[in-house]
Amino acid sequence: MAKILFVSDNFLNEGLGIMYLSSYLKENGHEVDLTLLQDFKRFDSLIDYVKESAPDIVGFSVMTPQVEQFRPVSKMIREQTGIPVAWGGAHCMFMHEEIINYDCTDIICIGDGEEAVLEMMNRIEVGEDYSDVKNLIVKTDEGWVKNSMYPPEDNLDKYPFPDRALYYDKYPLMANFAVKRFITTRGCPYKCSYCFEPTYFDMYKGKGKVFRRHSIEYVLEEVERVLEKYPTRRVHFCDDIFNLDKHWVKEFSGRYKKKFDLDWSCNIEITSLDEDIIKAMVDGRCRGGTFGLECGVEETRINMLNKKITNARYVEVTDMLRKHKFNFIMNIMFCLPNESLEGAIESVRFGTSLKPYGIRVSILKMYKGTELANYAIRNGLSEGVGEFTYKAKDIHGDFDKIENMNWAATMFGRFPFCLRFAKALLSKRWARVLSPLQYLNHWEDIQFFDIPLWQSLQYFWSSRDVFIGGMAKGQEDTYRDEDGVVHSAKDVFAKPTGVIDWNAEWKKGDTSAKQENKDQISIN
Ligand code: B12
Ligand code: SF4
Repeated sequence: MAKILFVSDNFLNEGLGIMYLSSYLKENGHEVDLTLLQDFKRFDSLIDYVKESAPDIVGFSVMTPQVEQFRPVSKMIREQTGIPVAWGGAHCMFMHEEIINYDCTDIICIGDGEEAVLEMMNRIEVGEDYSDVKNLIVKTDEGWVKNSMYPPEDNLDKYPFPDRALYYDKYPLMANFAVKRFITTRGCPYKCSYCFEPTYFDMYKGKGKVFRRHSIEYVLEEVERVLEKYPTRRVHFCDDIFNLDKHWVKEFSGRYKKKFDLDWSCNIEITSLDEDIIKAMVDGRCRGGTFGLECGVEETRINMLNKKITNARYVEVTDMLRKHKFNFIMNIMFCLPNESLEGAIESVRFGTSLKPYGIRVSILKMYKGTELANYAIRNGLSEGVGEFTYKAKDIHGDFDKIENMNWAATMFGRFPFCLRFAKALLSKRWARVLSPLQYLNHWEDIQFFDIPLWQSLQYFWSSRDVFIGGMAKGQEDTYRDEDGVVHSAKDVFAKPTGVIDWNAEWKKGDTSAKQENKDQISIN
């Protein structure tokens, strides 16, 4: 038996990836532990915890915004305990070469993790070298070794149900939370230029089927087991796109309804929806879904964001959704390269005309390695490069006004007549004082997901640092512009408040925080 300790940040980022790995490892005789940084105020106590847990590996599941927190923590753990640190998750697939340069990990997992982590733990158990395990990039005495990939596992049902007890036994607030998340697929066949999914797809190119799905039986049984064990008011499928594969979704909806007396929701996609499938989903107790509009200007959406959906199609499908009382929340991104204030207002105007239940706003982050970042560089639409992102060039000088959409888009969504004054409102210096209106989003979410008010307050209070800092906390990135001048990104991204600055804590004790020279990678 070998042991892995997963370290994550807070319970809002409950990771199905970690849960899948945990159940697979436990099924194969290994031990798994989990702790969250929110439980610790100081490094020392975290280190004490790690030493007491005494794992063979400490694992982090990483999205790009979490790097700022996880990097110093990983490095500290490695230095103070000598236990090897492994990173997996979306950030690793995009930016594994950069991770090597952080000098805070020994193992980086790309692609799906189940087979790789199990093989690594099996080898650790018998004291064998694991530097040639597929899907892993491993630090050795001779440098880093990048191994080839396992073909994507076609039979996802082979994996046991995600190990929710890993989180829920330790954090009752999560166990009792009204919404339980499930994921039925891996991969997405679309190629939106700002998204991580095309990278995941390319990584597996030629190695097998990338878009895969659990069987209906598996999903229904997983839901059943969760409902038996944990109080639940809403089942939410967080697949990138739940409605791909019409036959699966239709059959699933019918069978779900027969089995459970509970509503569900999911993430949807517009191109593959038709009246037949919407009706089947609603009949099957689907109460709503979220989808990306991303930009209301058709040409930008289709040509720059590579989201090949026309305005006419959005109108047609949202008419059907409303007809069948399918509530939908729509995501829109702002501060796109070359976006003007008029363009941003058009996004909200068009979005609002579709009469959504709510609008979710984000300020675009052009992650390195995405096609959008490459497009912006090629077309002179990027004016600075940060560690993780490229900064879109503010060609029209409107970004400071457009950022007000953070609060204003929700208001326009609720009161579309205000759109008449949008330009004047967004341009006012005092407009920022209205920013707390963005918390209306949380209110809409509470209603959309049918979360009891007392529970929302309890949840909010327990994670106030994250909410108040914004979900984008930790996404601070400094930018070098074309003249090499370094700027803070404070004005682009939400500023964290009231959270422990792990990076600063780290630097206090260890000035070697600066990047070191990149190691050589050899390919296996
Ligand atoms: C559910 C979800 C969430 C949930 C839960 C997040 C979580 N920790 O899982 C919530 C709602 C909290 C969330 C939040 C955000 N998310 Co999100 N989310 C997803 C989503 C849709 C599914 C994740 C999932 O469960 N996948 C299924 C599991 C099985 O796969 P997995 O997590 O990749 O894990 C496997 C491997 O990666 C590996 N692995 C994972 N961890 C580890 C660890 C070790 C040690 C090893 C060895 C292997 C390993 O093994 C696992 C099993 O095969 C993904 C899209 C996607 N399809 O993955 C986006 C995604 C991960 N999210 C993304 C983003 C951008 C965000 C937000 C920043 C959005 C926002 N603007 O607020 C925030 C992050 C906030 C923050 N500050 O931390 C991006 C990440 C891109 C990036 N560069 O990192 C993704 C990829 C979406 C996208 N298409 O671009 N998200
Ligand atoms: S449809 Fe969604 S998940 Fe798929 S590539 Fe586009 S943004 Fe990414």
